[in-house]
Amino acid sequence: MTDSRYPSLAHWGAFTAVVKDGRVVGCEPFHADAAPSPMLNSIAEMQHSPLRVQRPAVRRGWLAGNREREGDDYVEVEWDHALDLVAGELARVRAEHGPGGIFGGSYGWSSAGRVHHARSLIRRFLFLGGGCVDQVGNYSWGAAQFLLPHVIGTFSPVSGDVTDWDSVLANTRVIVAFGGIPTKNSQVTSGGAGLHNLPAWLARVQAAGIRLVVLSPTRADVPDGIAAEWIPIRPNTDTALMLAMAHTLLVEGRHDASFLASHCVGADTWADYLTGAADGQPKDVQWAAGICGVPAPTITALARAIVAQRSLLTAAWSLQRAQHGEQPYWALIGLAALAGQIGLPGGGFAFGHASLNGIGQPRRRVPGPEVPVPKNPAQLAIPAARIADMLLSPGQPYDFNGARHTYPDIKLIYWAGGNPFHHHQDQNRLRRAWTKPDTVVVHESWWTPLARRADIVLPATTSLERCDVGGSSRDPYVFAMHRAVAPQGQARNDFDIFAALARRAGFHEAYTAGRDEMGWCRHVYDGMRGGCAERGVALPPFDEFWARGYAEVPAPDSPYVLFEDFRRDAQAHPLRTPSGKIELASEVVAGFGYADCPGHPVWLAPSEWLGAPVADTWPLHLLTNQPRHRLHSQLDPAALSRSSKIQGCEPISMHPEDAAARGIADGDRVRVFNARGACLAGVRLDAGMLPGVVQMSTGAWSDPDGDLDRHGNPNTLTADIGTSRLTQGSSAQTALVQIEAAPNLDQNLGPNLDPNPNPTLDVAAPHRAWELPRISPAAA
Ligand SMILES: Nc1nc2c(c(=O)[nH]1)N[C@H]1C(S)=C(S)[C@@H](COP(=O)(O)OP(=O)(O)OC[C@H]3O[C@@H](n4cnc5c(=O)[nH]c(N)nc54)[C@H](O)[C@@H]3O)O[C@H]1N2
Ligand SMILES: Nc1nc2c(c(=O)[nH]1)N[C@H]1C(S)=C(S)[C@@H](COP(=O)(O)OP(=O)(O)OC[C@H]3O[C@@H](n4cnc5c(=O)[nH]c(N)nc54)[C@H](O)[C@@H]3O)O[C@H]1N2
Ligand SMILES: [Mo]
Repeated sequence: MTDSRYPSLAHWGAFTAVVKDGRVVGCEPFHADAAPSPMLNSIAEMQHSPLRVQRPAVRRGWLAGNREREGDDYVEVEWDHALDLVAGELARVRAEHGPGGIFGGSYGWSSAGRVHHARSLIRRFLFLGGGCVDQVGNYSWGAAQFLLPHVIGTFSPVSGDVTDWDSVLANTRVIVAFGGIPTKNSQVTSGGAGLHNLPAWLARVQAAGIRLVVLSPTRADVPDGIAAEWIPIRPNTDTALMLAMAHTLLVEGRHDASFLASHCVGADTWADYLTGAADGQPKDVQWAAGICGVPAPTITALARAIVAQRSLLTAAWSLQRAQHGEQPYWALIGLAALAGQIGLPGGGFAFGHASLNGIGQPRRRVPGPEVPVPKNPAQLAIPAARIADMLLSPGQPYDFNGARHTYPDIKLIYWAGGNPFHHHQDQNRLRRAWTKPDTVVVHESWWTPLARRADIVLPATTSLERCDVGGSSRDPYVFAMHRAVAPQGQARNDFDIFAALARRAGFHEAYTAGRDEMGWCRHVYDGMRGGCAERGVALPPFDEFWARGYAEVPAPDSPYVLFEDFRRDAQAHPLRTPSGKIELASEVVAGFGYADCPGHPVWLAPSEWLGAPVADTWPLHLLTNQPRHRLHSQLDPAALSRSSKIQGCEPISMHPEDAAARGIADGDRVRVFNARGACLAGVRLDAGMLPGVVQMSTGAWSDPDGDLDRHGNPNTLTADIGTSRLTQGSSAQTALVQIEAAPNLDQNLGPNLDPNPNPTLDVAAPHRAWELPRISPAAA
C-alpha cells in the first residue's frame, strides 16, 4: 500500500510527496514549517535518478580475487545469489578471523526514518550475529564528545543541550559566535527537521538589540539578512584569542573569583599558564594578535564586553573538527567560567548554534524514536575517524582517551548508510587502505563513490518506498512516514536484507524480534511514547498517530538554562567530573601524559596553519565546511547542487587578492593541491574571505584520475590525523594548499548526466562523477 497524502521526513525537512502515476513529481513542505529548505526540491529528482542502483551487482574483479576496487565493472545477479554470497563471506570471515575480521561501524547519516535507519540496522544485525568492529564517536563532534566529560562531566551541550533562545532573548546582551551562525547549516537535523526556526530566532535577536559578534575567517558565517559585527580570524587560532581574553579578565581583575572558587577546580593551574608564570609566555593580547590576526585592542574590548553585560559565548562544531580541536572548546568553557555567567539565564557557553537545526529551540527533554541496538558482544571499536589508520596498520597500537588499543585486521567491510568516499579525510590514503580487505559489501540506493568501490552492491529502498517513523529529540514533531511509491527496480529495505541474511545464519527471530515493518513502526513509536509519558508528556496512541501523520511534543513551560541547577547549588547538583565541578585543569587528562592534549586549555600550533613553516610551500588555508545546497554527499547529483558548480566543478571561494596574485579570475577552473593530492574547482571571488583562506564545501561526488579528483572533493586535500591522542576525532579543517590555474573548458558544460562514458581522463575534460559504472545484466 502506498499513500502520498501523509508527511514524510528527510534530515532537511518534513514534506508531503506529490505523486503522479507512481512517480514523485514534487514535494510540499510541512504546513507548520516557516522556512522550508530548498533542498526539498531535490527529492523527486533523486528518487528517479538514473544513478539509482536497480539490481544486486557484483564487482567483476572480486570474483577473480582482485582488490583494486576502482573503475571495475559490475555483473548483476539475482537477489538470492547475492544474499548467498554475502552470507557465505560473513560466515567464512567469522570462522577464520572472528568478529575482529569484520568492520561494521558503517558511519553515516542514513535516513531520517528511524525504523529503517541503516546504521542502526547493520549494527543490530552484526552484533546479534556475533559482533564486529564498531566505530565510536563521530565526525561531527568527536573531539568534544571525549573531551567534555573530563571538563564538565557530559558532552550533552554539544549535541544540543544548550540554553534556549527564549532565555537568550530575555537576558543576553551580547552573543559572541566563534565560527558564526551560518543559516545554511540550520536546514538540517539528524533525524529530521519538522520546523526551521533559526531565521526567526535570529530576527528576534536583532529586534531585541542584542549585539552579535561573529568570529570567522569568512563573512559568509554572518547569518543571512542579519546585521552582525564580523571579526575575521585565522583558521584554527581561536584558542589563542580565547586565552588572551581570559588573560585580560584575569590581569584586569574582571574575572568572577567567587564562581571560580565555588564551581571550578584548576583555576590556579590555568592562571599560571595564562599569566606566563608556568612557561614564561604571558598569553596577552599582543601574543594572541600575532597568532590569530585579530588586533590586540579588539581582543581587549571583546574581553571587557563579555563581563560588562550578560554574554553568551557559542562555538561552531567546526572549531573542534581540527587538529587540537579540544583546545578551543576547553578554552571557551574556561573563558566562560572566568566571566562567571555559566548557569545564569542567557549566559555562559554553548555549542552548535552554527551547526544544526534545533539548537536552542525550546523543547522537552524527551527521547526520539529509535530501533534498539544490542551490545556488541565482540566489544571491539575504533574511534570513527581512524578507519584508514585501522586498515593500513593492523596489529599496531594507538592511544585513545587514556587507554592503549590495537588495530584489528579487517577482512570484510560491511557498510550501509554512509559514504566514506566523501566523509573521510585524505581520500588518496583511504583509497590505498581500501585495497586491504578481501570483501566490501554495501547497501546503497545510488551508485555513490562508495558503491562504486564495493564488491557486492545491494540496492536499498529510499524512505519514500517504505513505512517508517521519523523524528529527532531536537524537533517537536514525530512523523508517521507512509510509503508513497513502490520500490524502484529490485530495491529492498535494509531491514529485509538483514532479515534474509539473519535467516541464512539462523538468527532471524532474534533480528526481527518477530516484528514486520509495521510492527517495528508501532514498537519504535510506543517506545518514544512511553519515554514521553515518564516525563509527563502525553502522545496519542499509535493508530491515532499513524492516521494523522504526525504528533507534536508540546513546548516546555519555562526556558531551559544550561547548568542552572549546578550554579544554584553545586553541592546538591554536582557535575559528573571527578571533582563534581568544572575542571579548568584536569588531573585525569594530565595523568594521561599526552603532549598533544595536556591537563588544561593551551595553545598548540597545528601542523598546518597560516603561521606554520610549511605555509611557505602551501600558503592557503582550506576550509572544507558543510554545503549549502545538499546534505554532505547526498543530493549532489540534483539540480540545486549542480547549479552551484562552476564549469561543472565544486566552487571554491577565494579573496580577489589571492586570485589576482595567481592570475586567476572569477569563474576560472583551478587546481587545488598539496602533498596529499589535488582536486579541480571553480573559482568564486569573495571579498568577504580573509586573505590567505579559501573555502570549499564537502560532498562533491568524486571522480579520481590518479591523485587528482576532477569534480572537487576537498577531502583529497585534508589531513587524516587524529585531533589528539585523547579524542582521535577528525581534523578536517586543518589543511594548507596551493592553487594554480587549470585549463578552462571550451564551454560551461555545467551538469553532466550523460550516460555515455567519456573515454578521456585528462584535466581538460569534464568530470565523470555522474556516470554509472559498466553494468552487465545477469546471465539468463
Ligand atoms: N573535509 C570534511 N569532511 C567532512 C566534514 C567536514 O566538515 N569537512 N564533515 C564530516 C561530518 S560532520 C560528517 S557527519 C560526515 C558525513 O558523512 P556521511 O554521513 O557518510 O555522508 P552522507 O553523504 O550523508 O552519506 C550518507 C549515505 O547514506 C545513504 N543512505 C541514505 N539513506 C539510506 C538508507 O536508507 N539505506 C542505505 N543503505 N543508505 C542510505 C545515502 O545515499 C548516502 O550515500 O562527513 C564528514 N566529512
Ligand atoms: N546545509 C547543510 N547543513 C548541514 C550539513 C550539510 O551537509 N548541509 N551537515 C550537518 C552536519 S553533519 C554537521 S556535523 C554540522 C556541522 O556544523 P559546523 O561544524 O558548525 O559546520 P561548518 O559549516 O563545517 O562550519 C561552520 C563555519 O565555521 C567556520 N570555521 C571553520 N574553521 C574555523 C576556525 O578555525 N575558526 C572559526 N572561528 N571558524 C571556523 C567556517 O567558515 C564554517 O562556515 O552541519 C550540519 N548542517
Ligand atoms: Mo556531522
